[in-house]
Amino acid sequence: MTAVPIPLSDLRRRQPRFTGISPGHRACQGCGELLAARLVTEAAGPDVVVANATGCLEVTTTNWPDSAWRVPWIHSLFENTAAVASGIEAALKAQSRSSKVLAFAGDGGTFDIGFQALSGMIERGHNVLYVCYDNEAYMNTGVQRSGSTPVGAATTTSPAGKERLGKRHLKKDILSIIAAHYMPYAATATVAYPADLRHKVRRAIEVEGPTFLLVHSPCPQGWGHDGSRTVEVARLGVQSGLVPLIELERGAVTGVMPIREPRPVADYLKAQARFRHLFADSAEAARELQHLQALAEHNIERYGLSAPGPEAHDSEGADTVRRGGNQWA
Ligand SMILES: Cc1ncc(C[n+]2csc(CCOP(=O)(O)OP(=O)(O)O)c2C)c(N)n1
Ligand code: SF4
Ligand SMILES: [Mg+2]
Repeated sequence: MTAVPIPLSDLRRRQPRFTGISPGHRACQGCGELLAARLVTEAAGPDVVVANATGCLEVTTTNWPDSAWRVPWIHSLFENTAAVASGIEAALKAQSRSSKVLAFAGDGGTFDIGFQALSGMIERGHNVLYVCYDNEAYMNTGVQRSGSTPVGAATTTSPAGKERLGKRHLKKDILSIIAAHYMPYAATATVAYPADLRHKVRRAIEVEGPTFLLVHSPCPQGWGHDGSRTVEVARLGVQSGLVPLIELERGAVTGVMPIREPRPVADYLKAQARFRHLFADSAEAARELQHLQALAEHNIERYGLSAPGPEAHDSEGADTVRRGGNQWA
């Protein structure tokens, strides 16, 4: 039998132990964003070019004269990461080179400031995987609320006090907006399920065209939990229904991670100081808790997340990382 030759670029992408970010960066202990970026670059392999918006990921990995990056990497502004990535992709195409272009940005750089460039990149059909590291606030400048911050969360610009209980506005449903572009592939993922995350990155890399990945990435500093509990907090987000893990092809939902036993949203919220005020003994706090529970139940219903029985790839399945005990069991 004649062996089918594997293209060199594919061979490079299949390297199992490659990591695009080296240890020695300056992120906080237990930073979900850095863990997510490590998992994403591990799955994407070395044959990539990264355009990175400003934010914690960039600032903690590129303190001159050092760099933690092991792949070609370029700084971009908050507002134009997707435009920079589009330009790199066009240039590589003109040179007949096959390296995959990755665009990395936080939620501030994606939901709010860089959205126009992202929408244009998708609409023009650039062959770029755009990854949003979603820690639900502008963390690098001191925890300001973004369009991704959940309702009820306290940040420095949505404080909890007499006038209000944290953020008054709903988290923007970015995936529905992305879905409206009818692009080849988009998905949500989290650092709590690394195999699921890697699988989604590999799928996106294989697609010729624009792809989008939203990675829920807890921030111990801004969320107010111990760094050792990052993965556990992320798991509770999924298990409560507040963070649905789904896949979309051409705008339609084609895959979900089922939830075997939905946890009360309160379990997820209690683990984070940014929601502490919601457990005060007041009617307003109780109402806000009910509101968040209703949002989670809406997700479970909307995406059909309830598992009929144990499944290998449900939220209690094999693809789990358990660290830091389980004080909320
Ligand atoms: C146009 C512009 N406005 C503001 C800033 C200042 N700034 C730098 S990083 C950052 C926060 C980034 O938030 P996000 O995109 O969510 O990334 P995170 O730091 O949370 O990872 C801000 C406001 C900037 N660099 N450029
Ligand atoms: S502030 Fe949050 S996102 Fe930034 S490095 Fe620290 S843990 Fe990571
Ligand atoms: Mg952020």
